[in-house]
Amino acid sequence: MSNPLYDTLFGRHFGQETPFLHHADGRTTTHGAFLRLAAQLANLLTSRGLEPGDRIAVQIAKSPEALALYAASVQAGLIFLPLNTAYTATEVAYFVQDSGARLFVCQPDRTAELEPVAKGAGAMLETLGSDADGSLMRQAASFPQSFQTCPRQGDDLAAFLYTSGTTGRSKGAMLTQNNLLSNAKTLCDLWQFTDRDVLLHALPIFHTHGLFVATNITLIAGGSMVFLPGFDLDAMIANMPRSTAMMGVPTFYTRLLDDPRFTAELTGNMRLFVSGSAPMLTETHVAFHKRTGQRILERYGMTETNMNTSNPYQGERRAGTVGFPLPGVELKITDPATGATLPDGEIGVIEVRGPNVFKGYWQMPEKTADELRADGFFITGDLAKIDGDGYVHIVGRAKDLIISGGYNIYPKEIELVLDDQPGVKESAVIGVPHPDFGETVVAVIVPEGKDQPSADALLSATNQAIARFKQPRKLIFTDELPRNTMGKVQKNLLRDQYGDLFTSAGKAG
Ligand code: MCA
Ligand code: AMP
Repeated sequence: MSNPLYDTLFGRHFGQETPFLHHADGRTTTHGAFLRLAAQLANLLTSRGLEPGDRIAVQIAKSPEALALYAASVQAGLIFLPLNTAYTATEVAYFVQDSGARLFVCQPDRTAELEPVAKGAGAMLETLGSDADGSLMRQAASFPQSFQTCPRQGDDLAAFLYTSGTTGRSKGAMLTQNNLLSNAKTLCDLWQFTDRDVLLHALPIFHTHGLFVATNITLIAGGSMVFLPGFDLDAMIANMPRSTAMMGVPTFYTRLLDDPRFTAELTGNMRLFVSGSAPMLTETHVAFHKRTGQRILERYGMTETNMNTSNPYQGERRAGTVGFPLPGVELKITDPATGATLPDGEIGVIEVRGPNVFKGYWQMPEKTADELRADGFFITGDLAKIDGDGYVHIVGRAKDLIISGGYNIYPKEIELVLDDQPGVKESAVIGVPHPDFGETVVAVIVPEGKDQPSADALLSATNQAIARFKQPRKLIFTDELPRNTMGKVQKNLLRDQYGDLFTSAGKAG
């Protein structure tokens, strides 16, 4: 009996003392050592009564041990549910409860705050810290270093990733072993990864980009990763000469380009730079090429679908485009009103179908039916056109979504918090251009009476409820919101009005 995801990513490296994770301090963890730890963790998890199909929710700092917990979950047939470390206890409570997680793993320093969350959801609680500290590692040491891998099939669920929606209620995207495996194999081939690759890994490992794209591809290729805890400019520059590839959000690239130490010479050993998760400006692509002589490869994906398109590895990487549909992925542009396929050159919604497309939203059949057609096409909500050469150009979004530094922010979630505050009649949250994060959050607020509510009180309310990265960077008070004849708030007008708040033309700096 097999477990395709474990066998392909991890199992075949068992016992191999080849380098897998290079740490910032110069130490290296081999595949063998990593998998022995994963096996200890898998033994520990099953000893706590976890069974195949159970959910394990984790909100832990990026570390080799955190990655080993992912491997352990795959080996034990569990459904891995990673959560952004920036989420507040209120946000986490929803995910743990909604997923029905049997175990929740948090950072040791947040135990007091998160214990009631686990208790409220009826989940067990364990801890794992960034220095290999916490209850999991303490117990794992006494367990065997090998584990009888739980049999799984390609169609079995491997992970839940929560993604917010326009209603403000997060949905758990159910990803199967095959979803992850098929996409990682395709990308590994397309981007020509081999066991000689050293991936400079600075992305978080609670999202598709850092966990499934970067890590799974490296594992399939048998390569290694410089595994940084997060994006740190000095560490990126120090480790670039020993790396061959990097994956990042556009903010990574603009930050690197802002540093004079980032030169063609520094990137001499690098063969591939990949960008995604948010639109990259053409000027970034051009400036990067001018500085390094290399062209960033931009690709496009979603939590629900993994990666859908990519610029070519060999061939023209066209700035402002996300390239071609991946092998095995069907892509069409449709009329948002009728669903009819549009001819090339016309703007419509991207729909995709393929082995990469998720199984649906956890316990939300209606939401699933709204976005995943019976014929298997997933309606992405991204607006695009296909040019005469077949390149896909993303030109906007049909969904009300802000992407800040590669993190998705759904305005509705913030509006619900603001509208609930005393003195607020209504609010509209918009994304405006930002030099570092691409877009940032601005809240336009209509007071209830004559007196403006205190900005501090509103910011403190959002601070209680939602992660820092989602909080408005500016509050604007106004008498009324612009509306169309149907009564719908015209956010495009607000974006036009406040669009230069954070750019050099604007006043807020
Ligand atoms: C941190 N802050 C942010 C963000 N990150 N605010 C808005 N947007 C953000 N993305 C806040 C911090 O809380 C802090 O708040 C302040 O900004 C400055 O923090 P800083 O030190 O500059 O941040 P950082 O630690 O350097 O992080 C910036 C980052 C990070 C490196 C761009 O956000 C990041 O790693 N982003 C990658 C996200 C990602 O992996 N996305 C993939 C999603 P204060 O100081 O005010 O308290 S997967 C996906 O989208 C699909 C599938 C796909 O296609 O890949
Ligand atoms: P998420 O739901 O976090 O997986 O974010 C997916 C969304 O990120 C997509 O629906 C797009 O709107 C956006 N996205 C990802 N890659 C790109 C890209 N290369 N260019 C523009 N938007 C992108």
